Amino acid sequence: MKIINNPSKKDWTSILQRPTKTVDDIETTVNQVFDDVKRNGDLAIEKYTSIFDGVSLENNLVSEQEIKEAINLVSSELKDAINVAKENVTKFHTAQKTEKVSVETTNGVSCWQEKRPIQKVGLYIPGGTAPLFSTVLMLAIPAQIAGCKEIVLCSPPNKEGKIHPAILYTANLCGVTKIIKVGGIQAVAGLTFGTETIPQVYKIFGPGNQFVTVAKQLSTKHGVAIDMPAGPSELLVVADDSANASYVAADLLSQAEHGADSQVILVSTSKELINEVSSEILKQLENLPRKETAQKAIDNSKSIFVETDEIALELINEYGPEHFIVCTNNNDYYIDNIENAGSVFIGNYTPESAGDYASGTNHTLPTNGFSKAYSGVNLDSFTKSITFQKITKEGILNIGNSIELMAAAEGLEAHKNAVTLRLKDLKS
Ligand code: HSO
Ligand code: ZN
Repeated sequence: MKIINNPSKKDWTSILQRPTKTVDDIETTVNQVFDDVKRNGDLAIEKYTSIFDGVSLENNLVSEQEIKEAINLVSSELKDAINVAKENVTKFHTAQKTEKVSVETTNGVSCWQEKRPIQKVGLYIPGGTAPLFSTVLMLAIPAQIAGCKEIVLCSPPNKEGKIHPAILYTANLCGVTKIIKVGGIQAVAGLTFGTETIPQVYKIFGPGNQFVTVAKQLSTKHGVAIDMPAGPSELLVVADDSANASYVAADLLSQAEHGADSQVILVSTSKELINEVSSEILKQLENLPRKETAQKAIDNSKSIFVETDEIALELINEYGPEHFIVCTNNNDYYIDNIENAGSVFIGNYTPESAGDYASGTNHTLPTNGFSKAYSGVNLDSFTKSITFQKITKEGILNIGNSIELMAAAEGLEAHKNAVTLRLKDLKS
């Protein structure tokens, strides 16, 4: 980790810059795959699965038989663990249900707002080196609580044409209605246009590589919503002498092992802690199976010494981390004043892994500074609000004239007339 000592404010932007990527060449491929899937449906899906995943699938719909096999393959220990996580994620997301909001704004004018589930949602679960079955929990559980009718899960097949059993087990456990072995751009295109096998959905959720991210962005141009623009994992820890250096190092490494492009940052008012964490990282790295990946991420990461908590906070709000661990003598100050972060973890015994798996909060969070404007996935991500209004005779008499005046001032005579006709009847 690069140590940066007391940086001046004008350098913050460059210090806090995320690794950038060029997406121009990806866009061409994504557009081609979208066109092809739109035109040729499953035939195109099959073609790209064979090109990108190197496997030919006659049928990419996961069968009951495959789910049964997966259930047998997952150990009872892991099933119990998944259950603990499921219960906590369910509790936290069920508690996010809200009552309908109802107000009589003026006598006779009733307005209310009610939530309705998004009927069809698509969940994307990446393949690759780590089978993220925990992400299935984080997406399928709130979808089910919200009442989404169709919950379609897509995940790429491995070379044997299979999806990891823990992903299938968890999907089945959490009410996914259809599981399809398809990944990458073609999965997102399938969910966008619908094919013979893949249902078209209204919103697509979940992480993915650059191809999936660009594909999700393109799907919005075809009228499909997405959870958020995703990017590599990030963690920022603010810690001082009250923190345990080995815990801090372990937390930083936990995010570093996600990918070489993961960003981990330590901000501290203690030079001793920064040094201790650096040597702990070296020690702990040695024993990690994903050492190479974590090492690359650590190489790009920074420890930043600042003089005061106030400066630290300002810098953190400017960065807007996906995950924010606070472990200082002054935790309440950070908690009360943090403006931009996806999810906050407080104190020595709250590792980020807890939120990744089992405490109950969602781990699908805004990266890349998007925490300045986006929330992480939550129950509301799977619903939309509809407003209702009912106006009585008294109500339209009360607000009618204001509407007439405003409509006339906008030059919209027909709008005005819709009120005038009614007022005339009521006054005669
Ligand atoms: N930290 C990741 C989520 C995850 N971690 C899944 C382990 N499994 C999201 O930023
Ligand atoms: Zn993680």
